[in-house]
Amino acid sequence: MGPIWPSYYGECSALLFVVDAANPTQVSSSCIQLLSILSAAQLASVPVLVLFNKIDLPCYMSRVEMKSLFRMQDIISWATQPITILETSARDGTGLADVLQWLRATLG
Ligand SMILES: Nc1nc2c(ncn2[C@@H]2O[C@H](COP(=O)(O)OP(=O)(O)O)[C@@H](O)[C@H]2O)c(=O)[nH]1
Ligand SMILES: [Mg+2]
Repeated sequence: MGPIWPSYYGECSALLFVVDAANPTQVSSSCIQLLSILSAAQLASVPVLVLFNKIDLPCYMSRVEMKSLFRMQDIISWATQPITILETSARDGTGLADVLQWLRATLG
């Protein structure tokens, strides 16, 4: 669905970027998608929450591994947006309370 995301940028006041942390084959394309979002002029000051999801699966990559694979420190220093990172499992609910808290604090 990536090609149609820009049609929503104009109405966007907070952005959740969900990464499948159990799928190593998608990390590089996911990183490129994130860079493309972060460089969009319409999103220049929109707070971004990056979710490393599916941490309930035994093969998931840890936050440390994901941050390293994404070169997340470089991205955070380069990006104009405030970026927050959380680990979640949409299946068992891990981390979802923190997502809601972030949304309340960001949109509140
Ligand atoms: N184990 C697990 N499965 C998930 C989680 N979140 C979504 N899914 C499952 O992942 C499937 C959707 O695939 P997904 O990789 O999220 O999306 P897609 O790659 O964009 O199609 C559905 O079967 C969801 O139930 C999670 O946190 N843990
Ligand atoms: Mg998938």
